[in-house]
Amino acid sequence: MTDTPLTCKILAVPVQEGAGRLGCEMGPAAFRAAGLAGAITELGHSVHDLGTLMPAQPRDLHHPNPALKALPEVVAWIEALTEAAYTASADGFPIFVGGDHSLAAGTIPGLARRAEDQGRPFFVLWLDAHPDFHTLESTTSGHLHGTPVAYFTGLKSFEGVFPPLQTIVDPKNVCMMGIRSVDAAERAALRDTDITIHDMRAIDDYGIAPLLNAFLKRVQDANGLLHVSFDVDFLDPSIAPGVGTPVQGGPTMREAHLLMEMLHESGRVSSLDLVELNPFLDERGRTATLMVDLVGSLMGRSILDRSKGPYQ
Ligand code: 4U7
Ligand code: MN
Ligand code: MN
Ligand code: MN
Repeated sequence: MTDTPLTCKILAVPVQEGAGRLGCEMGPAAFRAAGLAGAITELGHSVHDLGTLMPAQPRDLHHPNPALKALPEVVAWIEALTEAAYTASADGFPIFVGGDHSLAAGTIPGLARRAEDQGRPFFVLWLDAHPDFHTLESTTSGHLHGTPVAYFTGLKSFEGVFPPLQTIVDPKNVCMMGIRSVDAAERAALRDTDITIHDMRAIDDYGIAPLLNAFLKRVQDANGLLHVSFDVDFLDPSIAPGVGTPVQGGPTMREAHLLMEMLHESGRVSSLDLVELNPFLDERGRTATLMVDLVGSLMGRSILDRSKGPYQ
């Protein structure tokens, strides 16, 4: 491999209180068993294991929406995560292994603050079947893994409940791909944001490559840092059954590898969330194994040597 070797820092985050089904707390163990660290070192990078994060002490928290589940526990995780992400991103390439997607309500604010310290624009690529754009008022399931994007883009709903944001992520710098399950309240709220949303229809119409290239060009032109938040349910459940909220009609294995290879070639990705893997629902580890393969593509694995450019 000719690219600069990275120092990957892997932090295990066994949060599962944000999801409706138990089992995401086993995510980090499944990634380990599927060989995450080896898949990275094999490509010439190094791996530092930062161990397993513990949540802060939960505080008494109340909210008028009676549907909200595990609010004090999830907020305690977010507090610990924000600090951990800020610290871990001082150098190297942090990989946050969840855990459910409420994790991103901690990692992204911590990373955004670090980017601001460094004077770099901060971008987020959100790979998910769901936009996770509920507010504390609009969620009817009450599962807080459906809320992180609304929080880190600065919606008022979270003030006084979630930790105060030191750095808000500019919605113009967020791009979602793979979206195919949007609740009515999310659909309405998304009409009023500047988030770029490529639903499955857009992927059908144009393909992954041109849509992703357009976003990567914006990151490049701004000399930005790019965080990738990868919800396993982004993938079609026929290839990735080990998730709590599967939605039919997702990207194929080849589409996902293409996306990861393009991200690698951009040289822009500076941090990664791997979330929503539920090993309890997996089939003989195949979802974990596929996710590790995809991380390999993100870290520089390609079928043929492409260092002299493609298709010579
Ligand atoms: B995930 C949902 F109703 N929108 O709010 C909700 F469809 O992190 C799902 O993307 C949220 O997996 C899924 O409960 C959150 C539901
Ligand atoms: Mn999600
Ligand atoms: Mn999802
Ligand atoms: Mn999910």
